[in-house]
Amino acid sequence: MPDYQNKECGRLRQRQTSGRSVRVFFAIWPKYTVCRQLCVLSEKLELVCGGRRTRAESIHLTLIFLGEMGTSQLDALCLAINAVKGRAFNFIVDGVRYWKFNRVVYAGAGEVPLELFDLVGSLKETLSANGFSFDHRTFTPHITLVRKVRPHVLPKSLKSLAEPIVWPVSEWILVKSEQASDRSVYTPIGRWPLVSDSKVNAVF
Ligand code: 3AM
Repeated sequence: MPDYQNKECGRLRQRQTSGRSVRVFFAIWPKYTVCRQLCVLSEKLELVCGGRRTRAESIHLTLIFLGEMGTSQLDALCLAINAVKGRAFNFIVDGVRYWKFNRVVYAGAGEVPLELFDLVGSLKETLSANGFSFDHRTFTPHITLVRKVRPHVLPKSLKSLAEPIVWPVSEWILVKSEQASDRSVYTPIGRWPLVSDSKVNAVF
């Protein structure tokens, strides 16, 4: 996924959203090193479980799915979201799990950082307060790595990672999702920084 700078987001949003509506969601997106680590894991899982792994550039963790919305609402959405303040955190990916109902294998964290729940809570509050629709299902942090896997139990050796992947999360993004012939294509159209503890300490 291209790494657009904040200042480019407005222009990018205009360029990337020429149609009447867009399908959007909020997510956190791993940078190069963590993306490579998750990609290597997805390759291993695909070999064991069958199915189709998520392409490296599409690996992410969804925060909130908003779905289809009018492009004319995007600026108002981004303006509202500017009020959300979150704290940076490390997401420690330490295990792999299987969802039978949709045949997805995903990576997750045994201990989910409070900052991540706080961020999603603040986003939901702000969306509700500003009248935006979104998927209200309970937030279950997961990184989809392989879809349409063969239905079976994951080998124990893969369930917990010998070497957890440490993902430093310092921003969240708004992503446009488009359907190409047989896959989803994701493009960032907004980006917001998370404040690191050292910066918080420096301010107060
Ligand atoms: O790959 P994950 O699970 O992170 O499943 C879709 C994907 O999440 C989810 O949004 C992410 C980007 O497409 N998604 C797609 N359609 C959805 C819907 N109608 C949805 N989530 C909730 N409701």
